[in-house]
Amino acid sequence: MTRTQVGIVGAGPAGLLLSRLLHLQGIESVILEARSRAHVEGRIRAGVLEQVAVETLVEAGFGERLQREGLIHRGIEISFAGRRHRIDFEDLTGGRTITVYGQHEAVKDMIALRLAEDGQIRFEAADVSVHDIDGGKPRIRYRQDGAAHELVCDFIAGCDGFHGVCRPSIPAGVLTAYERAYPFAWLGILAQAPTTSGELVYSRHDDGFALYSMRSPEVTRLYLQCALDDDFTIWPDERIWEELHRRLETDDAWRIAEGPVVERLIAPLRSFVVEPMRHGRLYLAGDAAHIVPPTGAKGMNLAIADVRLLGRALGRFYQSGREDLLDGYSAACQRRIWKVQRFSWWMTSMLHRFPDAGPFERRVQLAELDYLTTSRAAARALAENYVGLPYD
Ligand code: FAS
Ligand code: PHB
Repeated sequence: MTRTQVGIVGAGPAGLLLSRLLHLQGIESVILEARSRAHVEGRIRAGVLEQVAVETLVEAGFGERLQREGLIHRGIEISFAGRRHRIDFEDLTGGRTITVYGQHEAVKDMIALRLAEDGQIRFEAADVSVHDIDGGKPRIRYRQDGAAHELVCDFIAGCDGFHGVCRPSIPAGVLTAYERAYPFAWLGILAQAPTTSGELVYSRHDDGFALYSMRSPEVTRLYLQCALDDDFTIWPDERIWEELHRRLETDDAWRIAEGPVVERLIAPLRSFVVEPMRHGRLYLAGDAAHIVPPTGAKGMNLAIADVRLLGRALGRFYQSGREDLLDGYSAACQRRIWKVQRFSWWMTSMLHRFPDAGPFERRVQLAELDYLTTSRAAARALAENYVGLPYD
């Protein structure tokens, strides 16, 4: 049996950032991660950081490589009816920007710094389970190297993602879940192909959504809408490229470049929120408490916003014994979560082909895009949400 102040389940962006924010306040933590270090560092996920998220990572000491290699983008392109329309973030938000930096790169940076300062991250912790979360001394049990272990904590942070064990460990009836499953998925590829656009391109096409993103000038990240039950047996690379060319390229002769596909995934789209994000001494953060469709590029950013608040609330408790921020944690997070849910749902509704949409709905979608790209007020609303709403 070992002891710590805060037991953290999950070494994703939420768990790793929280462990550092606690360390900076002299608070001990131990992270239990089911997968290996190599797996966690190699997992391709998000790629867009809000300005407020970049500021939070830099403040936490994770800025060195992010500021050197991250791509600062001052706008995005919205494409429909064969034409691209630029949304100028700097002009519309008084100079705010986004940074394109792979989530797995950020995770690598966080793990490297935590281990360099003797941070406790136990990889390949199997059969993790949480106990006594209603009491004063919650416990986490797990197996490692074939042996059973128990970690006694003051608090547990459930940063174990949507499919983790922490949320389901909260007794039935405590949580209220809000959910919307979308009738389509995203097929994503990572390709060793030179970028032909300096900014992301979101495309609404009659045959479905497509997104042009990147990780570096030599590596593009591309997505297209596909059916929920599609798999790669019906999506050979030739067909993927053919569909990307058709849905992304525009009348002004802009063309995308092809290259070897080095990673591919198909992921369903869902909006999901649970309330409250705390039960007893267990606090949920990140995907453990909410999922957004990736159309708004908010997944990792919301995880960062949650632990920024949780880190502060735990810091206040250990410094002063006050529980006010801990008691207010869930409500404080929910204010941002629902605004981000709305924005992600709106982007998804505006840019995807819904199987049950009729001619009227499709014309309304096009009118919405026409309004968005001809009204400064509408474009500013998108811009301020995309670069990241200021933290409360
Ligand atoms: P994470 O899921 O990142 O981390 C949770 C950690 O807990 C994982 O390391 C997991 O191994 C560990 N864990 C789980 N169960 C455990 C257990 N029982 N015991 C111990 N450890 C356990 N967002 C975007 O904005 N753009 C994207 O393109 C995008 N793509 C995505 C693709 C996929 C397939 C997924 C799942 C998400 C994607 N997201 C994307 C959203 C993503 O960025 C998440 O919001 C982000 O990873 C959330 O971070 P965490 O809350 O830390 O959860
Ligand atoms: C990505 O680069 O992976 C990415 C960018 C924007 C999104 C989703 C994913 O909306």
